[in-house]
Amino acid sequence: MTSFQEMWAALLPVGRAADGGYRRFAWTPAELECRAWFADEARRRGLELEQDRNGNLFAWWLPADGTRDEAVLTGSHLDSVPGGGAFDGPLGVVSAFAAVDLLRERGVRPARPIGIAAFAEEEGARFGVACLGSRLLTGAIPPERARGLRDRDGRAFGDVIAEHGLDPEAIGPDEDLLGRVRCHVELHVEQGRALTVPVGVASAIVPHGRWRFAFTGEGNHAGTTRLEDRRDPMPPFARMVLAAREAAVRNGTLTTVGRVETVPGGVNAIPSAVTAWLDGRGPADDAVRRTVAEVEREASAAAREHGVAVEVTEESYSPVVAFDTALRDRVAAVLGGAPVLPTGAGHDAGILAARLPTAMLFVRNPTGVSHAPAEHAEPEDCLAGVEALTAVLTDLAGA
Ligand code: HGY
Ligand code: MN
Ligand code: MN
Repeated sequence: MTSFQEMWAALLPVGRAADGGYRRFAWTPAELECRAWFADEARRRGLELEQDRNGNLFAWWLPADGTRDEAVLTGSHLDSVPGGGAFDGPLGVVSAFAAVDLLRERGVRPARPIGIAAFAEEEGARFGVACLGSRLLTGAIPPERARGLRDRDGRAFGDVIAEHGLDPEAIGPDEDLLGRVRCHVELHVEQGRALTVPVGVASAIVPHGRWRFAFTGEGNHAGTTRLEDRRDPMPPFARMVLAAREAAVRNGTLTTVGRVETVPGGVNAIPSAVTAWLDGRGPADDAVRRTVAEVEREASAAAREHGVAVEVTEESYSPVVAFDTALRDRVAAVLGGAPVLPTGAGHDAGILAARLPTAMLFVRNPTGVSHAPAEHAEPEDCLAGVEALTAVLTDLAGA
């Protein structure tokens, strides 16, 4: 059994629910178990373990002379969306450790540090902002905003990380760490079905964002409140969902409403509040902006019609990311001319791209499904991914 298969088997059951979906939310027991697994794999390899001020994990393989600068970073994330697949995130972390094993087996010694990262809260599934760890690291989110982000139980991010030994007042950009990193190459399972060969290289990440639509009306009795007396937030919410799909069709974009919360949530009570999140993505910023504006217009009109208020808040937005062309082409060349393709999924590599050259490797996903249990990559393609990452790390960091 290869080290990849051993690590994969060890991680697989962690945080997996009966439906086969994962629930590895930042700083919850399942994700803490993944963090412990990461630390153990680092220690087993004699890698220097670092947790930065924002809760991102790093395992460093230093050159013989102990230099820490000009590092080549790889890795991905260990957290998941609710009901997520096994590969989104962990494939990049396990492949990174396996690549270090292959480098060592082949007698390759790093001329510069090789780092393996596990970025915190990449999915934003607990505190609502995607890539929270890498956004904090690079200064892409104000620390005071991050401290106040709350999970579904109302727990604040600052309070939660304080329980795990981090100082909430210390979170924020880490110029020293960033200054030590020359480039970052993230390996990730493909989230789509464009790849016809085992490994591809990313060209870009399309613009994408999340908006919160908070509809507030008046709670009341389902059986004794006349229709004309109702201020029911549910119909405007329903209109918003249909408007989101219509706007996506009109603008050639993608809209998703995957999370909705109703207060109080009783079958026989008109809700007082309905909160829904819109995920919007598309080929260009203006198309995404236009789409969201159209949805907001429809939601506001429907809210007025029902005597309901609606507040729309942009929770995160990532403009288009074009990966560093020199690094992209160098990686593709090392892989013998691997296909280069864009992605509609956000990644930490996309956030780090604002601060340093980054690239991504994609491993073929025959189902094309992601953020669901059917997400898959064949074992031989996973091993091809490890070989590819090993070749890239040899090229970028090998002595
Ligand atoms: O939502 C995304 O695109 C990524 O998987 N976080
Ligand atoms: Mn994801
Ligand atoms: Mn991911």
